[in-house]
Amino acid sequence: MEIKLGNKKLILKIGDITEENTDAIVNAANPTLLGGGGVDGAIHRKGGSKILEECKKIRKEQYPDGLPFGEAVITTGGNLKARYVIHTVGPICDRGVLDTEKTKLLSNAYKNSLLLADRLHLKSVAFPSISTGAYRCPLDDASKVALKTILDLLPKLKNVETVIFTLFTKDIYNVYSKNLKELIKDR
Ligand code: AR6
Repeated sequence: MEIKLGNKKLILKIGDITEENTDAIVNAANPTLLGGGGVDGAIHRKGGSKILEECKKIRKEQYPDGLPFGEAVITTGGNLKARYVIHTVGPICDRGVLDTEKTKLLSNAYKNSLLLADRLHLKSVAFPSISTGAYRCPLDDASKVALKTILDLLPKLKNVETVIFTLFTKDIYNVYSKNLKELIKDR
């Protein structure tokens, strides 16, 4: 599914984000920035050791206590098709609930990733469905936050033209496309 927002584009697709050839792909990381499972593990495996080296440097120089929830940093894409990886950390939904505070952190993860891409003059960015795997946030609510944040911010940006949600399964894609249709109906 693809929608136009003025001269900008928002695309939903099913796929493996490590195969995207956008300027940047976004990693659903954890505060250590040292890798993990899920999409994080896949990105580090395919992207190679350069990404981890830069993550370690960022930890040492900028974030000795770890990357705070909702913040974003950028590294090389290493061996990936994407030139850069933007690492962000979404909230952990312990009891499977996306409360007000976690909604804000999730929105910030998308917002800060996209603002960083825009500051670096990147044109295309691919996102996974942040916090809806190991971090257990409810997919329906989290997808609405993700989509709303991008719909609000993308038209205001100078450089980013295309945002893609690269969703891992058909089920995840179906939830996102249902909610995107709802959200654009109200606009
Ligand atoms: N391409 C696109 N989406 C993917 C891929 C892929 N290759 N692999 C998994 N997903 P998760 P989180 C989807 O758990 O919930 C890690 O251990 C997956 O189906 O990767 O933010 C980190 O180190 C789900 O829809 O991220 C953290 O500790 C979505 O990506 C923690 O998990 C997010 O699932 C972060 O948890």
